[in-house]
Amino acid sequence: MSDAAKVAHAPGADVLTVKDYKSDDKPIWCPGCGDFGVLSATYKALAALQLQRHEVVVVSGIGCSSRTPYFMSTFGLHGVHGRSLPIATGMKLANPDLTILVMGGDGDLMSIGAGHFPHAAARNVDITCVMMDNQTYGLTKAQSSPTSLMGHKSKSTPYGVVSKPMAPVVFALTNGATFVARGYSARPSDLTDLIVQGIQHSGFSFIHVQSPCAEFFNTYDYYDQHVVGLPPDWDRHDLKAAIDLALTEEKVHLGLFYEEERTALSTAVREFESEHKQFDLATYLERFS
Ligand SMILES: Cc1ncc(C[n+]2csc(CCOP(=O)(O)OP(=O)(O)O)c2C)c(N)n1
Ligand code: SF4
Repeated sequence: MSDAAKVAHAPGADVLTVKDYKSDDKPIWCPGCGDFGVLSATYKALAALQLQRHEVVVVSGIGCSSRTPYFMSTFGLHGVHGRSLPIATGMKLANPDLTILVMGGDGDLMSIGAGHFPHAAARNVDITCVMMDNQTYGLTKAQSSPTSLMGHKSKSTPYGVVSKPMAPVVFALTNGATFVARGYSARPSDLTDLIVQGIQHSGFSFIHVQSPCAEFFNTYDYYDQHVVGLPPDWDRHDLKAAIDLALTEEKVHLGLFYEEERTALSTAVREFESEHKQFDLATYLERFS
């Protein structure tokens, strides 16, 4: 675990361990599902940060990956398909002190929920979005997804996918996300570090996780052979370099592509509110009388 993941707890406070973040519901995912690695990394990240369970909410949509809130002892909301980002945005505005994780699949976030994604990124909503990308719809038994590769044959595309796959890292970078990273479920320690950093980042953090579906689209061999770290001396503040790399990668790069400081939505809104308190509505309305 890196230094980023080693966070001291308050003296005298009970130390929370990974076990404390587990719920009594055991994951019902298929053996070998990549989502186990993501869940394990999430428990470890919360323990590293010593976040109190009542201060954390895990929000999801629908899908195998979206079952995650059941397996955590934090607050959680298993909502409707594709709507985790607007739900999380409302939660964060209502209570900016919450740590909010949005967790779901490539179908949930890049297909039915894709319309919400650019706006959450552009508004810089201070949440951490962890997308478990298995390039298929696991829950509904193996239809193609927006990240399925061209030619991929599935029940919904028996002759092969004809559209170009979406590139989630490029999508996040080009829409204003202020923290963009990629992990691999079979590298849970590195993924833990990324989730810790994503939570610590103030603003919209997107972590794209390659998380194979062991049952319907087993890509472990492919990713084991293709994942590499970011180039040495990578400048995580260079947006153009991050986009160029994400557009042209032949290997699948893991790590923090990009980070930027920008005022988060909940902070900006609180500033409006303090101005609004001095606002004299009666005087303003006189202009129209
Ligand atoms: C409005 C609506 N449309 C379609 C569905 C059917 N459905 C449930 S999960 C899902 C896709 C899940 O894919 P993904 O988000 O990638 O999750 P995975 O199961 O692969 O983890 C679909 C299409 C639904 N539940 N609700
Ligand atoms: S169907 Fe695929 S994504 Fe769903 S639990 Fe099984 S291995 Fe995981």
